[in-house]
Amino acid sequence: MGRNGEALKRAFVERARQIGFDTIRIAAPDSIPLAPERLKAWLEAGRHASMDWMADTAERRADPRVLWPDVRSVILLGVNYGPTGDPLATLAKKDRGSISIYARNRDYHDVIKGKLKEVAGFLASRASSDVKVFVDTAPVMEKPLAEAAGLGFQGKHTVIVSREFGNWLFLGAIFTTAELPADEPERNHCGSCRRCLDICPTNAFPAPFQLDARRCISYLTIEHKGHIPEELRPGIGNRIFGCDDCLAVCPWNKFAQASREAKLMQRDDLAALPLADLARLDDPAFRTRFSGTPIKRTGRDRFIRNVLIAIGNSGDAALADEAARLLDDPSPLVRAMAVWAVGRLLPREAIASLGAGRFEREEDADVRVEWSRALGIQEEVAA
Ligand code: B12
Ligand code: SF4
Ligand code: SF4
Repeated sequence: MGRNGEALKRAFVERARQIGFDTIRIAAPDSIPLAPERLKAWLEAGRHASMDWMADTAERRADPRVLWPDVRSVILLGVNYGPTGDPLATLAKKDRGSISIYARNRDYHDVIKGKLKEVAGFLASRASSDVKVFVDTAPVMEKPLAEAAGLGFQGKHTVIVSREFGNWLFLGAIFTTAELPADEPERNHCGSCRRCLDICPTNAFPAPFQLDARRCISYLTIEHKGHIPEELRPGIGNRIFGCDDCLAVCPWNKFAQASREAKLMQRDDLAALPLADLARLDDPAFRTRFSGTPIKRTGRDRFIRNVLIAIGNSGDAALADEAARLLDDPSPLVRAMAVWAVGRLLPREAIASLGAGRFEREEDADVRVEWSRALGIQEEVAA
């Protein structure tokens, strides 16, 4: 490798910084020997929930050399998306929806992919080597690789914590056939702290360093396509898209800095949207409202499902009308959560009057179960 590798690395790092990457480190392709076994155990325990693509790609995901046998160096790049204010401030506003920091502007996949392509092009031409770029979309274990490259350490919440930026970093990876000198790995600096584990509203950590996606609000509100299990709904509070609780409490965020990327800075108009307005979005209005942001990926029905859970958790009877308006929505996902929300906000007689006729007419089994619970009809649940 020698001097050529060092010089190439320096030039690459400089270019990557100019393009907008905040931290750039390099790992050898064989640097995550524990990952295959840990990924396998995670999948076998079912912790990937309905994300079948995690299981389907396990072999390639666990080892960069299986994904691309020619790879000689793995470059990990981080973009800081540090917030400017308290990321949990909106949780106290019960009539508002809380959207996680990462989703309060442009979809980071779009932003980072462009930057990765640009800097990978630079490398390919300088080193006359092949390159492949990855951001979240390919089977790559970005976090263990980032730790091996020394970009940060995987905290007990499983996310990468950087000593420069805290845990507000998006990760991207470039695989290359160029031989570049690898950096030193980072070691864990959690010590006896367990703030992230203790704050989780839905107890999604069965043990430190292990996350059960089936209980994680980020999974439930973004990835999960079906109904959200009843016992987890109260813990979701007003988080309508993603969750930042475990990230926000990490003491290493004292080193965090506000993002320098305009496309990733939080848009104030997305921070705390009135639930009453959101509940009225039809499909075209939803698409227009969230165009270009990660939020549009859930589609209108799943998003309104989340909004209705927040309405049900608001304790605000004034919002019951918004939920009642959705009792006849064409989507069973929406109807079911409309029933749950009115069931949480209104007295028994009001629920009975809303259910009259609707319960009898309802053909969807899951929505009928929600009506049965709301109306207190035990035998129907069992049937
Ligand atoms: C699937 C996924 C999810 C799932 C599952 C999360 C998870 N922890 O696996 C869900 C939907 C829940 C999710 C949520 C979020 N995600 Co996500 N997600 C991914 C994705 C696509 C794959 C992650 C993965 O491989 N999981 C499989 C498990 C097995 O891997 P692991 O988490 O690394 O697990 C390790 C530990 O468990 C460890 N381990 C196990 N036992 C032990 C024991 C000891 C002692 C030790 C030390 C370690 C250890 O070994 C495992 C392998 O190394 C990555 C992108 C990518 N391609 O990597 C983004 C990614 C991890 N997500 C990201 C983000 C930003 C989020 C959210 C913050 C979004 C939000 N605000 O809502 C939350 C954070 C929730 C959390 N606490 O993790 C970023 C994280 C950036 C960073 N700084 O690390 C990534 C890297 C995307 C990106 N390109 O930037 N995500
Ligand atoms: S993102 Fe939220 S729900 Fe998921 S593990 Fe972290 S605190 Fe728990
Ligand atoms: S909150 Fe504490 S335990 Fe969790 S990642 Fe940060 S330092 Fe580690």
